[in-house]
Amino acid sequence: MTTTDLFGDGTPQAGVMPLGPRAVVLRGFALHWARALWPALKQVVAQAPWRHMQTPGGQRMSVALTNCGAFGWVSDRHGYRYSALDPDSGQPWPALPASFAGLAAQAALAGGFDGFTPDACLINRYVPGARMGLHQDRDERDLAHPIVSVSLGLPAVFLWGGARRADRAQRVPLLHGDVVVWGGEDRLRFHGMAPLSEGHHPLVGAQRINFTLRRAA
Ligand code: MD6
Ligand code: FE
Repeated sequence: MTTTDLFGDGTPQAGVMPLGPRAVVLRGFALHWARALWPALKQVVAQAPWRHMQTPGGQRMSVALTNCGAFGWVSDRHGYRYSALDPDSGQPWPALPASFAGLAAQAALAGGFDGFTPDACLINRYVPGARMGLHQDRDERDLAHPIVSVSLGLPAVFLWGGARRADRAQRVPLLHGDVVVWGGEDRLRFHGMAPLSEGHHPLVGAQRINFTLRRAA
């Protein structure tokens, strides 16, 4: 089964935009979850506030981040890794909200990945001007698991590259409620975000929130 053939009989799916053999944008998939996701997100941020981490090269990331789930992604002068403890508080990260886990499993299934059970959720916050350079997600132990990525708030341009950093990146608009699911042969594609434009979103305000659910351990 491919991601464009969800019923296995060639039926085209409204709102499903294939990016690659095992990568798909599910347009608006999170929309009817947003009213559960938003208060859950605020509770996470109350326990584990936004922070700007340093890259291993010593630069401050323009994107602010936090985490929830058993493991959180952290970056400092020593490199990138997953940690069971929030380095700012020394405490475990907040639990993965049930709405996050439910959405992740449903979206993964819709994207062609059955039985996805995330143990880590990296939450990124972009204000206008914030961006993310091209990178691969390769800090997870077993790259056979997919990633589910949920966008809330201001629209943004996702840069969808290839297997090599120098490969030309496609510009894909991501809107409030869009979910990207990818894994398999697309798992190590380079990707990033163009600088966020100014704007105001009625629920989320002048920012974009992205959270990515992963199996880290
Ligand atoms: C973002 N996303 O959407 C950045 N990584 O703000 C990512 O870096 C990302 O969306 C791995 C899988 C899905 C993603
Ligand atoms: Fe990424």
